[in-house]
Amino acid sequence: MHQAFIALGSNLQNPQEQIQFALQTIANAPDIELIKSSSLYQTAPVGYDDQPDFINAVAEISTTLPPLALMRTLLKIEASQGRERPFPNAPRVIDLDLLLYDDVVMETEELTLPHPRMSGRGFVILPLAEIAPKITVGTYGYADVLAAKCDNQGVHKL
Ligand code: PH2
Ligand code: MG
Ligand code: MG
Repeated sequence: MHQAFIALGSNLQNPQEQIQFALQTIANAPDIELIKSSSLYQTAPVGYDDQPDFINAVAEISTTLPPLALMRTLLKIEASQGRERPFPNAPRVIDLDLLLYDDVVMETEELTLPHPRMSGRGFVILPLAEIAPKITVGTYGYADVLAAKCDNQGVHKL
């Protein structure tokens, strides 16, 4: 079994329900066991400002799937909830990003691990630190130490 962490985000069509629905789908997936999920967080948009606040969360899973198969499973779950990609950082019904997979470090066109933009993003690091404070984020160190540097980003636990 492998340990992985997934970031969930939504800011369209009842975001809280979209996140809960995705968590249920992940929990019901045949090759995935949902171990833990964080609280929901209301977060200010990063990267493209002219859109509603997001709801974000992080989940810990256990899986037999290798990284790419896991990522493709997440993309299928996004598609099943009607995810569209009109432009980078656009509003979305659901985004499921693979953050960490064991201690795997990889960089391919399809998948980079750890997730390349996670270390400075409060909307990822604060929920991650809630459920796994001593998880190591690549070369960046512990989640709880990173979280302490992520204040003032408009991230509020619900
Ligand atoms: N996701 C992005 C870009 N910006 N901002 C917030 N608050 N939450 C997100 O999930 C998010 C974002 C790219 O996927
Ligand atoms: Mg994302
Ligand atoms: Mg994504």
